[in-house]
Amino acid sequence: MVGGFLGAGKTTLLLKLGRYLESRGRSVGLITNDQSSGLVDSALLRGQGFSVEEIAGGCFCCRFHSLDEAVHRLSADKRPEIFLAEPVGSCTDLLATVSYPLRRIYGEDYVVAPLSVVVDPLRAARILGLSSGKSFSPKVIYVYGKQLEEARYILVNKIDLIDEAQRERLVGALAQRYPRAEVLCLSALEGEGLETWFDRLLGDEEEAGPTLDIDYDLYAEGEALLGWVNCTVSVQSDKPFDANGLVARLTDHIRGALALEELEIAHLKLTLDASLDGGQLAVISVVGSDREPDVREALFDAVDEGSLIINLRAEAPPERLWKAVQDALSRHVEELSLKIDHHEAFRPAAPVPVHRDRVSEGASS
Ligand SMILES: Nc1nc2c(ncn2[C@@H]2O[C@H](COP(=O)(O)OP(=O)(O)OP(=O)(O)O)[C@@H](O)[C@H]2O)c(=O)[nH]1
Ligand SMILES: [Mg+2]
Repeated sequence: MVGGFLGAGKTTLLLKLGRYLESRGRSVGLITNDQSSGLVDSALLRGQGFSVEEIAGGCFCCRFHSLDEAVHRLSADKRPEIFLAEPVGSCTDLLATVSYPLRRIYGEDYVVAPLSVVVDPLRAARILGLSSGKSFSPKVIYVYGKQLEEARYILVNKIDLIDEAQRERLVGALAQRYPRAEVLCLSALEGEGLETWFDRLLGDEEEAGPTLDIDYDLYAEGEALLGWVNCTVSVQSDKPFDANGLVARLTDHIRGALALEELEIAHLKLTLDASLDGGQLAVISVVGSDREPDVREALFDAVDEGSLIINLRAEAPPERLWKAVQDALSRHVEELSLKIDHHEAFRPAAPVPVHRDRVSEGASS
């Protein structure tokens, strides 16, 4: 399991890890997870040729049995040796609710690797008070901190975005505040530091440790401050259109509207699947209202139809987020035919884990 806050780079890292493992002859199955269905992450990973199972409608801890079912479905297909799972980016207490129960129930059959938790260095620096700028409310930051508290490896990702001095300060602060973890620096994008992490992860097993000291009411309140929108739209046109440009303009409209009201985006991601052979996608992400959009993949040619997925998570009321998405879409209804096939706008429900193992007491509940 690779955890960490929204937009930290979990999917990008899992892609790199998956490719690394496959290049060494190990078969891999990926499991994505979200509070609702229609995920950019699943589209992205499938687009890279991986077998992917999506667990929608709640996090791994609350849908533990679905995790088990996903493993079996993937196994029926190609019997992967290694499962890589991405929990929801607003989720924490994963050791007690997922790793330890997996060990307890399936310890004979599986080895559970240690928990890695990824951070975006610019967001982490703001949250730890090392730099100034817009961040989240204290209750959201409570969840962020709990994610790091239980990590065995804290992965400072995207080090291509910071200089040596910033890196040292951030690593120092993380190591001091979260002594349980080893802090590793890497760049999923440029490949730096990846092999060190791969070696650590693959040569190790999650050990039983103390259960995270967490207040579930605060955790639920922190998660519920985040609004969530998942939306799938069919796009058609009489004549070929520039899908990369469409995705970029939609991103700019949504980001601009939220930035104007000083609402902080945790992660806005859009993908347009043009259903071309070879699984080509246009993909863009934004991981902060004052951060530049990142074009992750682009289509080579103009297209005349496609399936658009928009996933938006921000600290704002879900109705406000949905309005921003609708306004952005409405700007294109004259030139394109847009049909909203599915949309959900909500706040995550309070987490109610199926299991919560209290390892230090040697018991589970
Ligand atoms: N510069 C830089 N960008 C990166 C790196 N790794 C990931 N990103 C970008 O960070 C953004 C978020 O990456 P994701 O992999 O989708 O993050 P995530 O943690 O899976 O996000 P959620 O699933 O929404 O929680 C994307 O724009 C990525 O291209 C990196 O090493 N360097
Ligand atoms: Mg992801």
